Amino acid sequence: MTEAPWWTSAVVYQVYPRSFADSDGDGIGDLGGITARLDHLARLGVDVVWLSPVYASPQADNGYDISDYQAVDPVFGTLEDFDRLLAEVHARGMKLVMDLVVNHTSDEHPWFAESRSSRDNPKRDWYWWRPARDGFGPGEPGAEPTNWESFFSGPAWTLDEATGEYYLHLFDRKQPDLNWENPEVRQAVHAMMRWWLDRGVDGFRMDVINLISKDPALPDGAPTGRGALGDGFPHYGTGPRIHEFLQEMHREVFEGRGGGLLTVGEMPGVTWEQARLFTDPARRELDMVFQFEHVSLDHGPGGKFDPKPLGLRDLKASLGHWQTALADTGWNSLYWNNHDQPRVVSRFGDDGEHWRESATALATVLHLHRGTPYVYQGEELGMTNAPFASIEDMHDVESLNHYRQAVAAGAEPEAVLRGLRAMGRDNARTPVQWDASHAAGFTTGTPWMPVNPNHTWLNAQAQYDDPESVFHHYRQLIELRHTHPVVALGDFRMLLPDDPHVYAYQRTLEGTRLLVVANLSGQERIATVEGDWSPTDLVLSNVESVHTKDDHITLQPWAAHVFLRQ
Ligand code: TEU
Repeated sequence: MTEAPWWTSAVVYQVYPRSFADSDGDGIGDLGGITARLDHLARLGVDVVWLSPVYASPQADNGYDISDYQAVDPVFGTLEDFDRLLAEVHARGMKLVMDLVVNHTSDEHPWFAESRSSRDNPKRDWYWWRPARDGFGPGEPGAEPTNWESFFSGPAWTLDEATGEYYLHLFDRKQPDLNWENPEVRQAVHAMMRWWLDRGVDGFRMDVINLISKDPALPDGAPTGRGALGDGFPHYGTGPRIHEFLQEMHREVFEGRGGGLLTVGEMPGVTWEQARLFTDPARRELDMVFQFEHVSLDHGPGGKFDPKPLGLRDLKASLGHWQTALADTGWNSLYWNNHDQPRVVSRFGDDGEHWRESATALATVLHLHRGTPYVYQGEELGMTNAPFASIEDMHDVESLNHYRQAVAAGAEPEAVLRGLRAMGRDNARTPVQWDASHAAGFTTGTPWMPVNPNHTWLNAQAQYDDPESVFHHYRQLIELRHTHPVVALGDFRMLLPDDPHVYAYQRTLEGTRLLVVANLSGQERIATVEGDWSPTDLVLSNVESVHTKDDHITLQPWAAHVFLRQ
């Protein structure tokens, strides 16, 4: 048997620089702020830091719109600040993974400026330019080259008046899609990636990487029910050349650099069959992918901003299926949160009466699956959704575009706001709550986004000295993964799949068995699991007393227990 890769026992921590820590008082987080707070991460015990984009950017999508891949945006600092951060991360024995956003650039990237400058510019073909639909003049309603809807509302095409053609943008109009069919585009991206690896970074989290290969015929999609718009996903999601592009990238960028790097592809809409291909080591594509199935289970008939309650059986069926599908070939990444998702304790837990128990129960359930867990900043403190009063409190381009479009289409503004409050990405983007002081210790100035008022009691400082805290629970989960090979490598078996309240599973590796039992509800429950587990087998719990009798385990509201027998 070949040795398991290092990342099977690793935990990754995501930093969203804008909201992590501010070192210069301008109210926006920066590289100096991250460097100053690295001991928080070392204390938590994580192995890898994934840094959301810090590249030069007009910040239309908070850095996911890049105007120079080889420069740091002044709002975050300088390349020297970056090198210092990297050195300090390495000095603590951690790795640093960059965000790679190459499905699109900013419309202010020099490549796009050249591309749009004339129809015969040598870089014209670096992006997707198309004339108006047959029979339509440029700018006429319905003249867009395809009916595709953008992820951020409205058509995925914008007319460039100067040259009379449309360019494709799957996201905001300030995020034109690169044309990966053009080999020069691919070579430019590879060279940029090598430049960062030569600088010492340890890998990449690849933004919407399964969207880079479009069907060049650009067919219309089936109607979405919103005006004349259609769903283009079948024509660009995991498109015809995606595996070829990723294998080429592996060859051109990663080959010969050793096994110390990490690659993870963000892949909306990816199926487990596809994920198994992307992460099969023999195919040399990616180490792991972020899939979206489990964070879509609470989307209602009207989509993500029309949420419905999560069915626990659905969650178990989904995550359990991914465990099985990638058991022998490939690898899972495990996450509840990132900068695009509402806070898990508010979404799937109880951020009121059972705040601490539900935050720690959800953490326990996630972390002991087979796969690499990702912790999003503030999740380790149990940070909650924010109390947004009105649309004026929101900043995210996705939310603002959705609000504008939905209200224009006749929706009740208060109903739209309800959806945004529950599901909006801004929930993840309020400043990290370091202490109870001014602006939660995030900045000495005025934070770019208000801190959550609950920072007076919910903050890192309050948790460091409390062994029962959410922070210490995460720390212990990470330690379990580091200490017990069964957590990293054990087989997974779901227990009680039909129980609507209890999440239970067993992991086994050679003679070692690990049992996770969690009550994901606010009432006491009894779980019946095979084997006579006793409190002496307990290695971690989020409540004080644990009662077992024969094969019955009594579970207080949101109790989570981990038993280990070697
Ligand atoms: O997100 C891609 C994505 O498909 C969604 O998660 C997206 O955030 C949206 O909520 C869909 O409803 C990635 C980045 O993580 C995100 O921050 C960027 O805005 C997006 O790509 C474009 O770069």
